[in-house]
Amino acid sequence: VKLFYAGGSCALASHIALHEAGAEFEAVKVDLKAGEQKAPEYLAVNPKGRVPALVTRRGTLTENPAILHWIAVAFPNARLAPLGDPWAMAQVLSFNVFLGSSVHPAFAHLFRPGRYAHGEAAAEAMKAKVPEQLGEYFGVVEQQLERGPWVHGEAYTTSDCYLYVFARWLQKPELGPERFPRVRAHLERMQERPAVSRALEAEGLTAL
Ligand SMILES: N[C@@H](CCC(=O)N[C@@H](CS)C(=O)NCC(=O)O)C(=O)O
Repeated sequence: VKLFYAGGSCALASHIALHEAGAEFEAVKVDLKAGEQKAPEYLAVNPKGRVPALVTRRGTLTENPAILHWIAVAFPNARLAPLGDPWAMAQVLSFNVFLGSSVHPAFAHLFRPGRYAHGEAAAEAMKAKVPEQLGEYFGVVEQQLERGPWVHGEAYTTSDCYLYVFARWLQKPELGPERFPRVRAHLERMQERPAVSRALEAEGLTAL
């Protein structure tokens, strides 16, 4: 298995999950700032020009929720999802798709406004709205964490790996992270896990 990632990007979720699973894998860095994701060599791996991409014996998998699902199912001993309980599995998927389809694009309006509109004025207008939109989304997450200690209660799942990425991104004063104390506590809980430390070290990141 080979994981294509960029330091601190959303691929960190899959990176953590692979460590949690005890998988043997190679991590290959893609330099997004240098534009390597748009180079023909990488587009041959993932025509979407994004990370993560996970190369397996069966082929290449993209999209965090799908990669996380595959890791959980392919490494059942790691118990990264409630395998065998269709309802609980769907809840894990539901949370992960929410992160991938709502939370992640909200941050993208801040980090990559050029993806959504042309011009500086449009970019500034979009950026200004981000804290409010994140407030709505992380409000839902904060409520979900009420049951704790993990996203789905007592059992640690891939949702925890994935939430960690966006909890890190949220830790900028201008985004108002203090509005979400349970998200902060979750981030700190995650940073006590050896798999998280290993993934952070491999990506050259520090705990926040
Ligand atoms: N829906 C994809 C999103 C992947 C994505 O947008 N990755 C970002 C890093 S967080 C990326 O590769 N950006 C490079 C670019 O936009 O050129 C997923 O969840 O895997």
